[in-house]
Amino acid sequence: MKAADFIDLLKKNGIRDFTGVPCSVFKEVIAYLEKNENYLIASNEGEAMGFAAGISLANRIPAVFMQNDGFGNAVNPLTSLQKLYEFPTLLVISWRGEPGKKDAPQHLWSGKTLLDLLKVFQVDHVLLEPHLSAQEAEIKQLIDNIGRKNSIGAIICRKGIFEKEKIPQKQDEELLSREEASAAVLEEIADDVSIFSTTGKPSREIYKLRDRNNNFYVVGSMGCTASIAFGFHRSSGGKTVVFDGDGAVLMHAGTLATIGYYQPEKFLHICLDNETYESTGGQTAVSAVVDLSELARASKYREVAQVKTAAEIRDFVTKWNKNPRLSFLHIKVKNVTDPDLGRPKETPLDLKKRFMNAHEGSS
Ligand SMILES: Cc1ncc(C[n+]2csc(CCOP(=O)(O)OP(=O)(O)O)c2C)c(N)n1
Repeated sequence: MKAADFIDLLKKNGIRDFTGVPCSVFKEVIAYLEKNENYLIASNEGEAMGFAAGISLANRIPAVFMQNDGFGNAVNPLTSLQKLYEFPTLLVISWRGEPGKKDAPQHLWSGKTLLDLLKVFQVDHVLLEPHLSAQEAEIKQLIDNIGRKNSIGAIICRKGIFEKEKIPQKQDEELLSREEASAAVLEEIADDVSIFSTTGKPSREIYKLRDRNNNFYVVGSMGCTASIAFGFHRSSGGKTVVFDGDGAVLMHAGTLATIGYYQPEKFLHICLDNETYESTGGQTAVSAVVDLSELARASKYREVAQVKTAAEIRDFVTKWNKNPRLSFLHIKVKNVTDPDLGRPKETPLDLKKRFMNAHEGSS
């Protein structure tokens, strides 16, 4: 199915306001929405539900796009906002980890619980089929019901449902790639430093560049890498480095403030900022406008720099090695990845055990 045809069908049924957080399943759809429609970029799915409630207050039915992993972030507003105030809302949810289909391990749980969760929250749903014409009536009925009953309904989109299209990406050729930037940091990091890396391709690149026993790859729970690292650091006290993404930092930006409040020593927070959600198809993130290093400075990180070159990166990390104060290294990078980038061959559980064994007795 073409992304444009799907959006046209929603518009035919009166949906004109779109918001959400990307999933790679929606790569073509969100590219289309960003270019042609009234699409509000959200930093997390809960925030998207907030936007949606505001749109409903203006007497319109919003469509909220999210990955099923992000449905959890939406549940609090879903129950205590949308349900409470009876705001009519259409959710468009990707179904990663669908039982019986091959997918990355972090989607397994949300994949197998999605339909049960919708039932628990009394959200009617339609499973999108490849031929839209056969489903027009069903989708019309779903949206009519949402409007009539002031309820919540969902369209569930399987992996591969939308036709692949070539999406042009804006690029600042002067910048390093995210992988080159990570390589420059890793060159300066000593063997005993614990490394935490964020959801999506950044972790896959760290794995490729320098897999080590004391690396912890946060493959799911987008936005939680810095809080996981800080929780570990509080209990272990060792030197800790976080490789974060701009989208992930924004998803739970409160973590910057919390870390700043506690002022940990020996903590280096790196943000690889490509101004997009690169791992899911390069959709715009609001970091294109918001300066994350200023956010870190305001959150009382002690050393903060925004850099672009490998020499600047190495210089900052070398200084941190000698004087490991609470630091934030904001690296502006290009919006590209190696198309053949692999995934860890070990399971997340094995990688967790390996990390814990590496630190046994060190706290
Ligand atoms: C709660 C949640 N919402 C959405 C996703 C889908 N997702 C995985 S990686 C990613 C993009 C991450 O962007 P960023 O942190 O900026 O890193 P980049 O890929 O751009 O380097 C998204 C949206 C997810 N895994 N979890």
